[in-house]
Amino acid sequence: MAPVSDPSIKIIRGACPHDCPDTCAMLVTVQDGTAIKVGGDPAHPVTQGFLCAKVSHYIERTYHKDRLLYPLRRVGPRGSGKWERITWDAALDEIIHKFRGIIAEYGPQAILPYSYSGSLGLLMYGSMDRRFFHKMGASLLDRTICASAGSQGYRYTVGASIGTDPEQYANAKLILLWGTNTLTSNPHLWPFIKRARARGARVVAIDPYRSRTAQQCDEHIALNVGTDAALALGLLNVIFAEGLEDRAYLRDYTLGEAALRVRAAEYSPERVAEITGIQPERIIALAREYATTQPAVIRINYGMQRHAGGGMAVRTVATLPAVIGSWRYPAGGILLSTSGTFPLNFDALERPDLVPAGTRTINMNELGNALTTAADPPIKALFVYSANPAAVNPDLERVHQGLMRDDLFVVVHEQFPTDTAEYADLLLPATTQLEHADIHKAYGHMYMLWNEASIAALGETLPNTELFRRLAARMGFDDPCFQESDEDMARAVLRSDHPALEGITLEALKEHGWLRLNVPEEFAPFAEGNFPTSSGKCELWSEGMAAAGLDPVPTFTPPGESRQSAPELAAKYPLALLTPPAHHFLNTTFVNVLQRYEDGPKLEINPADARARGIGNDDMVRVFNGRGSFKVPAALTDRVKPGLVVAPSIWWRKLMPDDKGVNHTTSQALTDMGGGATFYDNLVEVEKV
Ligand SMILES: Nc1nc2c(c(=O)[nH]1)N[C@H]1C(S)=C(S)[C@@H](COP(=O)(O)OP(=O)(O)OC[C@H]3O[C@@H](n4cnc5c(=O)[nH]c(N)nc54)[C@H](O)[C@@H]3O)O[C@H]1N2
Ligand SMILES: Nc1nc2c(c(=O)[nH]1)N[C@H]1C(S)=C(S)[C@@H](COP(=O)(O)OP(=O)(O)OC[C@H]3O[C@@H](n4cnc5c(=O)[nH]c(N)nc54)[C@H](O)[C@@H]3O)O[C@H]1N2
Ligand SMILES: [Mo]
Repeated sequence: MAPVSDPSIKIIRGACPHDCPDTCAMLVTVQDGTAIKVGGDPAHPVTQGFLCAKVSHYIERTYHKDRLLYPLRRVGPRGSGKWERITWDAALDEIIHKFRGIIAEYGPQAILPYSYSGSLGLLMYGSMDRRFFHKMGASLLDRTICASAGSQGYRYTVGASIGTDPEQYANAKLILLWGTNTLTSNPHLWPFIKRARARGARVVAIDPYRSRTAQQCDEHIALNVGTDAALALGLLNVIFAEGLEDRAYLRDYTLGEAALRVRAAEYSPERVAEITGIQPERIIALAREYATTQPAVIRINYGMQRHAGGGMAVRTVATLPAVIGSWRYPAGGILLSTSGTFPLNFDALERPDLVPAGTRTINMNELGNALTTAADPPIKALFVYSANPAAVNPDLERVHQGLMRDDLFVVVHEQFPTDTAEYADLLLPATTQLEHADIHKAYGHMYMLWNEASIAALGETLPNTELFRRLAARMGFDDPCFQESDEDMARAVLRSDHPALEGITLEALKEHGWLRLNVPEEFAPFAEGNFPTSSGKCELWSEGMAAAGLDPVPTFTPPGESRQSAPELAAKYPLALLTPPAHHFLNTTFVNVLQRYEDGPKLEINPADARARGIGNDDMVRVFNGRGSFKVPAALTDRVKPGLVVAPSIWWRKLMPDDKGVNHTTSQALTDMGGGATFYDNLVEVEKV
C-alpha cells in the first residue's frame, strides 16, 4: 500500500462477496465518503494484488444508475414494470400483514424463503434471515443449485470438503484441470499454475469444451459430456494393470481396494474410448503420466457434477490421488473446495434449533414444480433475496408460470431490477459489499476475511441482516438472538474450540483484514490417512453409499440425456448444450453492468453441425427442446466438437433476443446424490429462424 498523504483519502479493507473460490482481499479507496477505487490486496498470498475482470468494476456497479435505492410497491399487473415508491414502514407492515394472514389460513409452511449466493459473506448469506424463517416455521429451502452433488460425492470418498491448498499448486509437476474453467471461474489459482509451469510442470484440461482455460493448457482432452467417471475408471484400469499404484498407501489408508480393482478391470481403454470419445492411446498415456509424475495434482470444480451422474463422477475422480499416493505430498491430491477446512459455528449463526419439528424442505432446483403443483400447504408467499431464480433456475417456463400466479405474494430484496424483480409485489433495496460489513470464509483458499463497510448505504438500502432484524421485531419474535448486531453474529460464527481458529477473533480480523487458518504452511491433510470418513480411510468402497441405495464402488453413471442413455430423445434433440459462465459475468450478477465486454448472447456451434442445418455465422437461431426454447445468434467455431453446443451464460432473460434464457431448456431433474441441478445434462436441437 502506498502511503496516503491526502487526509481526505482513506483505504478500507474489504473482501469480495461473490460466489467464487477466490474470495479476494480487497482494498477500497474512499475520498470524502465516496469509494473511488477497488483493488486486490498485494499482501494477500492468493489475491496477489489483482481483482478479476468483474469485480475490478465494483465501483461502477455500486454507483450504477440502475441501483434500487427505495422500497417499491408494484402498481398494475405483474410484469408491467410499474412501481410506486413507498416507505420502509409501509413495506414491512405489508409483509407482516400478508404473512400473518397466510399463517392463519395455511400455516407458516405456506411461506418459502428463496436465497442463494448473491453474497457469500457469512452474515449476508445466512444469519438473521435463517433465524427469522426458522422461528416462523416457514418451509425450509434445500440450497442445492450449485455444488451439492459434487460435495456429497467428494464426501463419500474423502469425508469432507478438504483438499489440496491452492498455494501448493506452484510445486506440482503435473496439473489436471478437470471440469473447471480456471481462468474464468477461479482466476487466482492461475498464477500458481504459471509458477509450476515455469518449473516444467505440464497442465492438462479435461473438458468437453475448449474453454478459455483449455486453450491455455499443454493438452486438452475433450471428452464427451458427463463421462468423467468412465475416464477416471479407464485411468485406474491402466494404473492397476501396469502396477503403477501406490500399494503401501492403498493398504494403509484406503478401504475397498479389492472392489475397486474389480470395477476398474471392467473399464478397458477401448471401452472407455467408446464412452468418452477419447482414443485408447491417450487414456493410456495420461494414466501412465499421472501415476508416475509426483506430485501430480487435480483441480476439479463444479462443472462435471451438473449431470445426472455428477455425484458419482466426483466420487470416482476423487479416488485417484489415493490410488497413486499423491496425498503424500502437499502439492499432490485433489481440490474441490476448501470449505470443510473452516471449523465455523454455523448453528450459532443460523439457529436450526428454532425450526419446528416436522417442517418440510423444498429443493430449490424444483422451484418450478413447487410453485405449480398442488401441495399441502400450497406456497402462498415467496421471499427472494440474494438470488435471481427467474434467470438461474432450471425449467424457467415452469418457474415463470409459478411466479405469475395471482395468489402468490412475492417479495424481492435486490440491488438491481433483475428478471426476478419484475415479478415482485414488493421490491426492496439492498446494500452492496461497500455499504455493509461482513465476515468471510473461502472455498478456494485457507483465509478468513473481514469486510469493513467503506461507504454509507446509498439511498434507503438495507443489508439482509437489518431487513430481517426489523421483520423479526415486527413479528414479535423476542428471543434475544433477534437483537444481535452484525458484529455479535460474526463473533458467534467464530465461537469454536477448534485449533484451526485459535487466535482468529473478530478483533484480529478487523485489525489485519484477513488471517490464515492455523493449518500448516505445507498442508498435506491426508499424507498419513486420517480421512474424516467414518472408517478414517479413503473410501473406495462406501458403506454410506450402499445404505443410500447407491453403488458403493465407483462406477460410471451415464448422463440423463445422451445418445446412449436416451436414444429416442437424442433423435429429436441431438446436441448437448453446455451453459457455463461467461467471463465477465458472475452467474447473473454483473450482466447489466458489464455486458459491453461480452459480444452479446450467442451459441457456439461446430461448423459441421451448423452446415447440416443451413446455419451461417451470426444467423439468429432457435435452441429448443421439449421444455422450452431461446433465441441467440450462432457463432461457428471448432472450440466445440460436433454434437456439442455452448451458450456462455447467464444472460438476464430480458437482455436476450426473445426474453427467454438458456434455462428455458434446462431440466428440474436432480443428480444421483445431493439433490443437485443438472444444468449441463441437456439435449437440444437448433434451427435457423
Ligand atoms: N467469471 C465467473 N466466475 C465464476 C462464476 C461465474 O459465473 N463467472 N461462477 C462461480 C460459481 S457459482 C461456481 S459454482 C464456480 C464454478 O466453477 P467451474 O466449475 O470451474 O465452472 P463451470 O464453468 O460451471 O464449469 C467448468 C467447466 O466444466 C465444463 N464441463 C461441463 N460439463 C462437463 C463434464 O461433463 N465433464 C467435464 N470434465 N467438464 C465439463 C464446462 O465446459 C466448463 O468449462 O465458478 C465461480 N466463478
Ligand atoms: N444454465 C445455467 N444455470 C445456472 C448455472 C450455470 O452454469 N448454467 N450456474 C448455477 C450456479 S453454479 C449457481 S451458484 C446459481 C447462482 O444463482 P444466484 O445465487 O441466483 O446468483 P446470481 O444470478 O448471481 O444472483 C444473485 C443476486 O443477488 C443480488 N445480491 C447480491 N448481493 C446481495 C445482498 O447482499 N443482498 C441481497 N438481497 N441481494 C444481493 C445480486 O444483485 C444478484 O441479482 O446459478 C445456477 N444456474
Ligand atoms: Mo455456483
